[in-house]
Amino acid sequence: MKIESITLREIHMRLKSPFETSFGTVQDRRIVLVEVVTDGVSGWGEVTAGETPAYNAETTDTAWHVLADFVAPNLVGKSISKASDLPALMSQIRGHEMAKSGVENALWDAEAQLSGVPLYKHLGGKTEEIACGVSLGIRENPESLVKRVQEELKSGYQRIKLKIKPGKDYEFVAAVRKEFPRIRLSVDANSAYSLEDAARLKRLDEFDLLMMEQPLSWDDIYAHSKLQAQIQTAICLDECIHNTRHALTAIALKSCRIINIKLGRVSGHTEARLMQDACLAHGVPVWCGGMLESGIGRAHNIAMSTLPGFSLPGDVSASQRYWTEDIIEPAVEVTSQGTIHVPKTPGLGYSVKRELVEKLTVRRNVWSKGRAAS
Ligand code: OSB
Ligand code: MG
Repeated sequence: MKIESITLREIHMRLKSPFETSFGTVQDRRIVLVEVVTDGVSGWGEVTAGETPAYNAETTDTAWHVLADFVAPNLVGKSISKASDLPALMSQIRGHEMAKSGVENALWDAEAQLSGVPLYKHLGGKTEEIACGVSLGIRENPESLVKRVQEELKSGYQRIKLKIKPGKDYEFVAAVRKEFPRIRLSVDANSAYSLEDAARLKRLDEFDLLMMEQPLSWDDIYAHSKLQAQIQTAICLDECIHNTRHALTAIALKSCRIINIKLGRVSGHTEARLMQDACLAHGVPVWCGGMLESGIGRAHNIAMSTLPGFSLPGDVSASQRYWTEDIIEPAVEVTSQGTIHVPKTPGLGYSVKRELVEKLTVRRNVWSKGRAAS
């Protein structure tokens, strides 16, 4: 595959409603899209960095900088034999996983199209229907949270995840658990606690949670092993895990019993495949996390979720939960059983609404060698 051109676009999209986590609130998304043209085919990827470096170290602007100044100029004009060779070509760049993931995933989409197969099959996925859960932002009070949960359950979602932070935890989870004694329920703290909070976190054991996601520091795998030894609830690591080495470290230290895989955080499909495979070999269930993606990132998440290690419902939900109008068609829809049917056309399986993307674009840069890029 000859990389003929790489186009970066920053688009602005407004979420239907603000999303609050322990690290802040977001409504206006600034998303970097990557379009790679190879052998005459366009592949699309999404950079899942946030607007601020509060979830991890990357932001929309750091990703743009790394892609524009280091990745795109170095890759354009190169020939590679397969998409999974790309990480080696970017190995000089430390970190910046989300930036790199945008390009790598675009190439996976292109490669699947060139092979005439849907991306999920190209990745080695087996299922044609994936299980979906939702992630609910922090709310003003427990009553409004219970109402939200009710609505999501009505739509069919198979697992509810509640964002928590100190002061907005026990009472909120208690209220939801009381109203819905049997649902699959989990919490996500996004690194808002420390080991000194162990007793407080242990109180959540009484709610029979499926998991507690990333309670402690974003980079502290060891501290999570100390906490996991003190609580019954399974810890799931998110922020801490950037590659398969991290996953194996966490498993060896018994820092968690479940791992959330986000394509951006682990630098793309190549590493995500390796990680889910390693977790499967160790009997550690994984699931697909979300980063409030546009349809392009969402479509990649759907394809990844079909891999055999993904045995728990992911944070992959319908386009219309986030966006008035998504940038792909058809929009991602969820069945009344809380599942998504994986598309079977070549590549991502959804088409990019180019006109809409153009309308939402606030900056753009093209690198090309060979065929002229539009
Ligand atoms: O920790 O999973 C997280 C959104 C932004 C940053 C971090 C997280 C999240 C979510 C939302 O939980 C998941 C989604 O896209 O629905
Ligand atoms: Mg999380």
